[in-house]
Amino acid sequence: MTLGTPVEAVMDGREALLAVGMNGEPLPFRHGFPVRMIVPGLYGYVSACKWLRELRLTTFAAYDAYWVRRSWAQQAPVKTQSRIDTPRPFAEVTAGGVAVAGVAWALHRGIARVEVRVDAGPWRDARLGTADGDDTWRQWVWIWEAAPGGHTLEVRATDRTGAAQTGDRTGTVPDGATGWHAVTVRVRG
Ligand SMILES: Nc1nc2c(c(=O)[nH]1)N[C@H]1C(S)=C(S)[C@@H](COP(=O)(O)O)O[C@H]1N2
Ligand SMILES: [Mo]
Repeated sequence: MTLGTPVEAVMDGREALLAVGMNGEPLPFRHGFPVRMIVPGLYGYVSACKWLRELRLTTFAAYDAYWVRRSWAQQAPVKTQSRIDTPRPFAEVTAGGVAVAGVAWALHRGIARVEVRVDAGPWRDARLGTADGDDTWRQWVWIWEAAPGGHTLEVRATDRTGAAQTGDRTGTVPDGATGWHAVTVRVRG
């Protein structure tokens, strides 16, 4: 396994780590014991080598990256994304105030805004949780006055550069999926 990380990302002052612990304990084996890399803002296959053995200063052209040979982009910053964690897909909820909530991330840029809409109606601002910095996920919540019937909830995030998460849907290859997360639920009267 080889993976390539841009030197600029490691050196620009963000909290790039060689991690030996997690949650106050030695790094679990499946997360890379005894030592792994973690560079905020880049997908795992360009930044998070587990069971680290060797670091080599080279160029993107001059090394053989496992996933790049398998159609993935050579460099891949994490895209601005958001997701609905509650209610769950196809959940049954009771009419009235329903907390719609989840997380959003725009690693190293920061989340400026999260919006939710119901049945492709107007976007409504969600309330954001406290930011723990720009390199962590941001919790959000929006209270929905749910009317009986079937409804589809969608979420989108905007990062602090002003760029909104695109609604265009793409798959994960070559450099991360895009699109808005949607959850369909049933509201009991
Ligand atoms: N040695 C090694 N490191 C690796 C990988 C791998 O296959 N081998 N996968 C990478 C990818 S794509 C991800 S998403 C993370 C997943 O590990 P985590 O859940 O501990 O972050 O490990 C990264 N580091
Ligand atoms: Mo990954």
